[in-house]
Amino acid sequence: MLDTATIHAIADIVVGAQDGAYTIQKFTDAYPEMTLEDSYAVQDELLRRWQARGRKLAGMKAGLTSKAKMEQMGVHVPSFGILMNDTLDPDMGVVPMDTLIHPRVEAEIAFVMKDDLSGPDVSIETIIAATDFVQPAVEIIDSRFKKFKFDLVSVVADNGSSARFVMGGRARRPQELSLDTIGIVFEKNGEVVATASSAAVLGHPVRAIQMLVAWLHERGRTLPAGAIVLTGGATEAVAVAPGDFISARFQDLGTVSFRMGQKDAA
Ligand code: 0L1
Ligand code: MG
Repeated sequence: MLDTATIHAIADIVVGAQDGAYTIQKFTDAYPEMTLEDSYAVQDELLRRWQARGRKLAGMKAGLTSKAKMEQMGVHVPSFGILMNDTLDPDMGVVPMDTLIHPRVEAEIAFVMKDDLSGPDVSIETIIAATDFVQPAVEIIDSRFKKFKFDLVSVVADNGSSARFVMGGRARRPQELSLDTIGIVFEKNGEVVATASSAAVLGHPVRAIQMLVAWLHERGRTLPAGAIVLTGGATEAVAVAPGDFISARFQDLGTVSFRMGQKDAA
């Protein structure tokens, strides 16, 4: 385990790169002994700093939950990260580009919880009963590492490439849907760039929440009522440029869409 001063120094680097929109070396180059637990300690420090600035926690993201994403990024286990409420952009709006370096987008199913969840092995049924509604979402990820080249330890310290997210379409009760067979059509500038089924996310997107709650439990934590959870991209992430128009159509859940802003005008 790295010492506290080193965790804080890494958090300084992440905050600098995220605020300044510049790329950095992966952390394992400087700290080959760094572990995944160190990276989550960096996330804890990031959250402490963001909350000290008055920012509010919106929920959590699960990442790397589909085979397509794991293969694209060369890793084998999911990651978890923090979602802040000022990174949520409106449906049919403009996503500001000013703090983004080389963004990519991925279509995901978002859950909004109505009850706390905790425990080592909560059932799918318990998670569905604890869910207020599900909604289509697109996550805009943006690695602070050059060319999105990293290892799991480094990307977790960069809060799982979290940048911004958009939720839209129709909010629906999970009991009304077959959550494991939702078709998704993902478009950029009117062209289909990917298609997927929600089953691509661990066979059932609720499994991402199951893994998240188990991981929180190991750390003595709970997934709180009101939390938004992004369950992970069902497809590979797609690179976007200023001005691109993104639209993701979800079977039974409607469409979420937005335009990427310009670099010099948020
Ligand atoms: O949300 C995600 O799946 C991102 C996980 C981190 C890896 C990446 O940048 O794709
Ligand atoms: Mg994602």
